[in-house]
Amino acid sequence: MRHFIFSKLTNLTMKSLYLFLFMLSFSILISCEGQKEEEVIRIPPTQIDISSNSIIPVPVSVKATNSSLALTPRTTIYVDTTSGELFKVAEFFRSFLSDSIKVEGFTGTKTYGNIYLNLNDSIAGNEAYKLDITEEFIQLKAKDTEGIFRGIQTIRQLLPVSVNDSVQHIGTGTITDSPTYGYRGAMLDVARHFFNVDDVKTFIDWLAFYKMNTIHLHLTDDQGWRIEIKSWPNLTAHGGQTAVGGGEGGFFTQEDYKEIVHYAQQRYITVIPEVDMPGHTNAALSSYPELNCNGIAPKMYTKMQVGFSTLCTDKEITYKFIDDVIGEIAAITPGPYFHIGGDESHATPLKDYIPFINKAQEIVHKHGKQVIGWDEIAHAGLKENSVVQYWNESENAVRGIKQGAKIIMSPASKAYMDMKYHKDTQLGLRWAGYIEIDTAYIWNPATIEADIKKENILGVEAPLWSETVTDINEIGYLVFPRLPGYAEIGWSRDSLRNWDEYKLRLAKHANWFEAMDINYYKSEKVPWEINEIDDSLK
Ligand code: TNX
Repeated sequence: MRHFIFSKLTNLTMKSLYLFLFMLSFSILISCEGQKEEEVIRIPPTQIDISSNSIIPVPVSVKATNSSLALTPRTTIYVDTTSGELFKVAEFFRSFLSDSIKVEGFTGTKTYGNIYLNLNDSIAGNEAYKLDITEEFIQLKAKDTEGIFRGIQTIRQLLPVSVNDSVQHIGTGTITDSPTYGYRGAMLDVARHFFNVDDVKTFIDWLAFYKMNTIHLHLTDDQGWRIEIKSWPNLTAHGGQTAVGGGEGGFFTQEDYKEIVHYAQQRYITVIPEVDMPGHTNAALSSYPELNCNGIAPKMYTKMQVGFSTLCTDKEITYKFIDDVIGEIAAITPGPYFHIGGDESHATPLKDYIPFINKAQEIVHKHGKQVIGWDEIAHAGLKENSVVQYWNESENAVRGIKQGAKIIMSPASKAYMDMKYHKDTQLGLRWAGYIEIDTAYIWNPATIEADIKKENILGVEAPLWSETVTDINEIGYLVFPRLPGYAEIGWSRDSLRNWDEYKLRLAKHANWFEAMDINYYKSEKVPWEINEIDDSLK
């Protein structure tokens, strides 16, 4: 038997019972004419305390009112009728809920059991949202659809992991939330090993769930060129055909890339393409001999050394080449950034490196994009708006700050997801140290380096280099459970972050990892067993 009862009925006096019956017959009357109006079935609330939730990243403010609302197959998601984009976001949300939940335009008054998504200027700030859950309905407000999208991730995390056709209770209260940093992302290296469109989509889904908003694709390196360039077809025909260890490689056609961009856009995630230069270019040099100073194409490279290759910075064809490459990719990249790499160019003397980076910046600007480069680019004269990605040398970041650049924080010893967790981790490298879950979490971008201040920082990015990973399961193992921590570092207020409390929330997310089929690392630092205790109480 279903546990639906007419809870209101139990409290009614005789007088209001008559009123109720009258209203019921009235609603049956109107239902004869038009759309069937279903009687309101109220499900009695239970006590749920949303302040003891396990939301990651931790929101700015959570005020619990210790009751609940039940979502049922009868729930409707209502959106402001004026925004087509909001309809799409609501559809996205619906795809995680019961199939029978509908999305409709909102015109009338708010009614029991429904969800209201509402664009409202009173919520200031990009990506900010306010979520009110009462015993009557859920209302999510934001200035724009991006804020609604972020708030939806919070609602998802407040609901049980598997939402099916049965009744789902959600705790009542108010959550107000907004990000600390406007740039929160992860990098996926598709060059050392290639990962296909579906793998990248999976990666994007992970980022979206944790309110990250950028994915940086490292598209080219010594071992492989992974993006079709129509004016230089041999880059992929030859340069895309192998990988670290000598595997078969692969590449994205421009259509594939557009599909990734579109998928990311639907999740309010910006794709940042990286074409690494002037070093990390063996695959390009092997595809086109004219890009080499000696005119001889090297063999493709399948090992893991870095720093041996360079474009010939004296040749005019080199600048024609990067102009074509940047132009073709910029044309299919709606986001504002183009990443030119610039790291570990040990085979390029500094006297050649600096003018090269200066020219590359000009070309990126010509194609309407803003430059990002690894911290070494700060040796050059930075154009206004160029962004320095700090990974290795804080002096380089400081060089950038002195030129007015903003910094993306990716300190290797904290934020590199390709580092091993401990000495026995099978996958990963260890040159920047072991990064256990607590090490990955316990740092503050605004204080980790004395000379890099909060106002200099654009945001946080956790890179995954792929020398040692070959498929999505191996990616999952290095990324989880570190990624939720990086998301929290980027989004949440530092004063609200605390490892001892975070590790409990993280442990509860094992249920999500399992539902999403993620091959996560079961670190001993995290008390996963609390989930078993919860299960036994059911
Ligand atoms: C350094 S980090 C690199 C990459 C490697 C990575 C391995 C950076 C800008 N360059 O080329 O893949 O180490 O951890």
